[in-house]
Amino acid sequence: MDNDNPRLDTYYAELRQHHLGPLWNSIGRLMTHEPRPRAEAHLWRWSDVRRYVMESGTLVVPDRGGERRVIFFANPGFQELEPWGWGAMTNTLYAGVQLLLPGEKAPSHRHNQNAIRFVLEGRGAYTIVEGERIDMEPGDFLITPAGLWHDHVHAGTEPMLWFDCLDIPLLYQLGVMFFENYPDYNQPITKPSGYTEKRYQTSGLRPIQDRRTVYAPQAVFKWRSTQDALRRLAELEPDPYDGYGVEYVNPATGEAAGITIGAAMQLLPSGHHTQAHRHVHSTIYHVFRGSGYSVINGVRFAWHAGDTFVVPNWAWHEHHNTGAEDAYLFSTHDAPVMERLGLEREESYPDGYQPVTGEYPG
Ligand code: 1HN
Repeated sequence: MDNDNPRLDTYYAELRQHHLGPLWNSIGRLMTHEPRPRAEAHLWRWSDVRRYVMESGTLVVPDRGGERRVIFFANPGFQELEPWGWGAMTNTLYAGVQLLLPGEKAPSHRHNQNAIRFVLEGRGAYTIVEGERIDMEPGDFLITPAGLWHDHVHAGTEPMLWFDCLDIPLLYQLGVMFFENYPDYNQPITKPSGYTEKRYQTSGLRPIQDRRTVYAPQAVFKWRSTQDALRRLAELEPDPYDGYGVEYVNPATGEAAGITIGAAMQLLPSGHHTQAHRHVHSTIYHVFRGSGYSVINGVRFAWHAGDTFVVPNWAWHEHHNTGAEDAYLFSTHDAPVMERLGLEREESYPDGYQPVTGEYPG
């Protein structure tokens, strides 16, 4: 609708001064034909991440104020917003790797962001979530739902490393963040030992009182159960796009255990190559075990155990286990948000597999 009316130049300048804007010049940017997330497909090598995380252990200690010793992933797509990329891995999700050393304690606090954790290395540390002590072992998946007091204590002898994912960018965009410190440095343990395991030993059965208390009742999902579930699933037909995959759910409701943050573990047997698809939700992958590659929008990202990579919203993706061992891909995603808002969509790639047009890193 632009034209050569001589008044338009000064008109636009005046609009800007009054903090107003002409829609006819902006509609293409405001409403793209397809999702154009700021997040970019990217991969972080474990050798780099681990080295810097371990070095942080010689530089700083967890305390009130800093609260946690975490190195977070800064998706390059957000780089221009803030020096540290705004702590965003995708448009809705933040992720990082946390280090707790023997004898250390991270202070108790609560916030309205949801958090999930996936344990990478070490033993002997536990987290306390609303009075429940949860011991952490590699492969365990833990949740810290919004609003619950939580702190970490290391009673073991080796460094503990875990992967954190929070819905920080989502709450930041919504302008709704709250954060509060517990009056003491750590909270008391008030629940019986093994509380979660005692309540949820068999899937498909829930304690009767969960009809009333459905708020994220299961605090931890042990690696042994996850792996058993995947091995049983692997005796059946794989999903064309996800191979053999299980999602961590709230056993009382069947909804995502992490509330706004969905999480899954996929098993790809040696040689397995999933077909390509895309969906509106965004996904962060952490390679728990194995090696292979993923093709994301035509670019091949080779991965090994410990690497972390991002599949932004609406990006074509497929995974191929090229190693001799089973590959296990842990992932977190924002499908629960997309589904609740009625925004989710999915498409299969027409020919199953994408032509590879590039290699990462270029
Ligand atoms: C937090 O509370 C944890 O509890 C980890 O371990 C990462 C990032 C931002 C804000 C709070 C934790 C966090 C966090």
